[in-house]
Amino acid sequence: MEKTFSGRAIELVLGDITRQRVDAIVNAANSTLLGGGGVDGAIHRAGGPAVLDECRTIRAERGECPTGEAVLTGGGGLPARFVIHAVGPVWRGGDQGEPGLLASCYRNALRIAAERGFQSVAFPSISTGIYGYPVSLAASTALTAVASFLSSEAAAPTRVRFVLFDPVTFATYAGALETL
Ligand code: AR6
Repeated sequence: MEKTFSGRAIELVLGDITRQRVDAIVNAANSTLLGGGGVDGAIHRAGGPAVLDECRTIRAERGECPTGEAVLTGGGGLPARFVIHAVGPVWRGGDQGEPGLLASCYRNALRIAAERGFQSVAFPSISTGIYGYPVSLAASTALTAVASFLSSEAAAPTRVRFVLFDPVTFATYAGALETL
């Protein structure tokens, strides 16, 4: 499924983000940048030690990555050329700034992509696994943030693919994209 915004596409697929051949995939990282479970674990396993080494260097130079922000590394052994590590919010009931932080996370990842001139970027459903963000709420926040970036930034990527790992998450994003 796909929809265009100012000539740029948001596409939804059911699949594994580590298999995507795009300019950059986005990782649902944590502030330590040192890896973890879920999609973060899968990306580090597939990317290999080069990705973790770069994360360690960034962490040593700049400290932890705050929630809502993102950093860039190479893709190591992945088919994607780069990885944008973005830190989503932990769901704490919804009144702790979670929607704003989740939207920032997508915007900051896309800002890095735009600065680098990336044409294709793939996102997972940030925060909706281990961080417990309800998918129905995250889907509309994520899609709204991405659509508004694509509509307003001249250097935005031409194609943003959401790679959803399970059918329920895919169906939820599809419903939200339809009503956007
Ligand atoms: N491809 C695409 N999506 C995936 C993949 C994959 N290979 N594997 C899992 N997902 P999560 P979070 C989906 O938990 O909620 C880590 O420990 C998964 O089904 O990976 O942002 C980090 O280090 C879900 O829909 O990320 C942090 O500590 C979505 O990706 C913490 O988890 C996000 O689930 C971040 O938690």
